[in-house]
Amino acid sequence: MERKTDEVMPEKTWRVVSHYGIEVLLRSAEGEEKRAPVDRRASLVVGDEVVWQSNGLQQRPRVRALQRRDRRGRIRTVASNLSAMGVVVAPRPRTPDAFIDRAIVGARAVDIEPFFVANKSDLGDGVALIDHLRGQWPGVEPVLSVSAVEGYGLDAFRRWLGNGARAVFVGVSGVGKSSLMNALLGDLELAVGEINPQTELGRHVTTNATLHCLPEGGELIDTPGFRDFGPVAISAGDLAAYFPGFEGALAERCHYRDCRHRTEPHCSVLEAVKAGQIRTDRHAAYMALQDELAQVDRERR
Ligand SMILES: Nc1nc2c(ncn2[C@@H]2O[C@H](COP(=O)(O)OP(=O)(O)OP(=O)(O)O)[C@@H](O)[C@H]2O)c(=O)[nH]1
Ligand SMILES: [Mg+2]
Repeated sequence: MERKTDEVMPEKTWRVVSHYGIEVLLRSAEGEEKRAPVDRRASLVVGDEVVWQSNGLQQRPRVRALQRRDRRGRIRTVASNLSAMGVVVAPRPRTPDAFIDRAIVGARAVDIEPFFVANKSDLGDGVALIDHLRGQWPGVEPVLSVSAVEGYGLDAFRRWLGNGARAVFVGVSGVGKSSLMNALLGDLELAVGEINPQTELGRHVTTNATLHCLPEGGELIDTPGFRDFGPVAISAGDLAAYFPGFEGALAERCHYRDCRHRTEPHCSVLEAVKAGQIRTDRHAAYMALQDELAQVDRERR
């Protein structure tokens, strides 16, 4: 059928799949790729959708962007248009529990589903790590046990991602995020680096985020390792709704609607702590993070 001349062609949408500072790599839904120059100050991140217009690239509205506050208090957008966030951990280097709490809270606050990827299962202490994850964050599912080096668990990972998720990997340097991407994709050659044998810390090998499509379905974003995951746009009063482990207790109502779950009478969270359903160290971690957010709230005023 002949197209009417006044019919408006839908604009083609491109996704940012890599960002090189002065240039981005874009990919269309059909798999076509092209590079485009961008202003250094342009705020595009991997995962963003753009359209070409006569005056340059125009960004489509961004949803479900994962953000973090770095140690200098600057807000960083990790990636956007996400459905899931895989927290990659390993027996070595260890990941601080506070990092994991902050990552989970940051994701849940913008409707991104967190899950765990326990890498390096070939190292002897993989089982202890999984027990720790399940004990500390029982509501975070799935916990996928994998080994990038031995190929263990990769099929289960592909099956899980194949439901159409766009997931970002986050984790401290050296846990094997890029190694996992390489193992899952076969033809990828992302740089990986040995961890320091003395400190057991990674060497910050990956320097920019990149998005990759898996042949079995789903998309995965590799990111540079970072340790600071200060929550963004979550007030101290909202924290409990996102804090991992409080879900069951919050299903019961507290006496006060604006209960902060610290010392208030008839508080469902404190009752769950007393009954042993929430561990005291988890409640202490909640209060520490709440103090930090209250400080940010005060500075913002
Ligand atoms: N034993 C073992 N070592 C692994 C595994 N996966 C990765 N490694 C090693 O861990 C080290 C760090 O791997 P990378 O993939 O560079 O880690 P990364 O998380 O991408 O690190 P950054 O890019 O610095 O954030 C390398 O020496 C890898 O060979 C694994 O499954 N088992
Ligand atoms: Mg890497």
